[in-house]
Amino acid sequence: MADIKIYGVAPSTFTRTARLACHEKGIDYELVPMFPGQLGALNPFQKIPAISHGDLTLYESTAILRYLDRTFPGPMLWPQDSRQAALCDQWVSAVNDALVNSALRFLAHHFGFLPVPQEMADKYLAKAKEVVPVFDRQLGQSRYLVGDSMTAADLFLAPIVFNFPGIPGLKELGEASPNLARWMRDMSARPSMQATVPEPIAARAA
Ligand SMILES: N[C@@H](CCC(=O)N[C@@H](CS)C(=O)NCC(=O)O)C(=O)O
Repeated sequence: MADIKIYGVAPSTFTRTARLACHEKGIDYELVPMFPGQLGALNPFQKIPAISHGDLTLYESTAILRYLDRTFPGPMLWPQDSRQAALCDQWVSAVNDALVNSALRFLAHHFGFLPVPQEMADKYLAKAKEVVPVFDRQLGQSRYLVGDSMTAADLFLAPIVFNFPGIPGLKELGEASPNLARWMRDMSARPSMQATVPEPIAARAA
């Protein structure tokens, strides 16, 4: 039986982050298909993913990754050095705030997950055009978001950027970000990313 159950669905970027962490650390897990709103007591906020490990249930992806990192052996997702660890937290937060509230919201609009007026979607894309270059500049300075080794921050960023090529607006933004593109090629070559590629999602009808 798998050590960990992950409740969520493959196209969910946050669910993929939790799965990536398991693959990177070599943790056996089972993906239990569950859409937002179906989690019952697993997550009172009804978002995916949640996990269970024995009698522990957890939600919020950052807490999940921290728990996996501290509980299981395998490569550390947070650096040991306190400065590097703080930078990792900084970039995790930057993805979960700045990038989620721009590119990910635009992505959700594109796929019809987030019914918002067109002008709101336009604002998300405009914000993404400010935010994505910050990540691109950082990835021009180091191989990964924090130094030369992959960290949790990369595992939050990759599932979002993975979707850029299929979404007009984000596609052009990705193509104009050479460092982000180089990093995404590196990330895409990792077995963890290859093992978690979701089925393509159809865009909503115009
Ligand atoms: N802060 C949460 C965010 C999770 C999240 O937003 N998941 C999306 C799917 S990728 C979701 O469940 N959305 C449904 C909703 O917002 O109601 C985390 O870090 O796990």
